[in-house]
Amino acid sequence: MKTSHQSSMQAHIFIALGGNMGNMLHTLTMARADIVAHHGCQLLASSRLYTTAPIGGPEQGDYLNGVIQIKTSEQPMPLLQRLLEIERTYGRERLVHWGARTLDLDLIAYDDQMITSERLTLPHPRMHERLFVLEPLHDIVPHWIHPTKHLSLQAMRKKLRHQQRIELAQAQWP
Ligand code: A4P
Ligand code: MG
Repeated sequence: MKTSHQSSMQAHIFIALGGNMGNMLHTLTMARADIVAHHGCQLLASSRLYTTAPIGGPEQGDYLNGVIQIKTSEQPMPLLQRLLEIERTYGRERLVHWGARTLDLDLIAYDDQMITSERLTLPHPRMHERLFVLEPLHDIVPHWIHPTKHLSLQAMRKKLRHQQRIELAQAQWP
């Protein structure tokens, strides 16, 4: 899962990738490559990939979800802008809130930064109630603590384990 040497000065920047339309494995892999292709951006780790039941929105197909950890010199807002551009590259249509999409990129956490604005909230405001984020995050940083809720991944996952369906899709990215 770890893709490079992990030092003690590790950046805690996590991005959740998801999609439930088209060739999801291909899209997530291409998006991951695009994210780290930016100057000064480095991929530190990738979670396993999961098939997950859709949360919220209209009736729709299962998602493929994963989380990556990166290190970057970009500030949170420019990074978010770039993620939204990458989403657009893969043709996501935002016709229905929480509806089916080819690619959804969410900035989960940026070190311990806390931001609340219309365009960016950090940590991601719904991450703690979503097994499709917590489970892959646990693959990378099992001892991570939510910086504002002060809850362990273990505690957050426990609450949801019997409510949200999640299955391992594959251990390795292509
Ligand atoms: N925004 C604010 N904070 C953030 C952040 N930390 N990361 C703003 C990313 N975006 C953030 O998002 C709307 C706006 O949120 C962005 O323009 C950005 O400025 P969006 O991606 O346009 O809309 P959305 O994704 O349809 O809505 P939302 O509320 O962001 O949905 P989520 O929370 O992203 O959830 N079920 C499964 N199993 N797997 C999934 O991946 N994903 C969703 C979408 C729903 N159900 C799912 C999954
Ligand atoms: Mg989103």
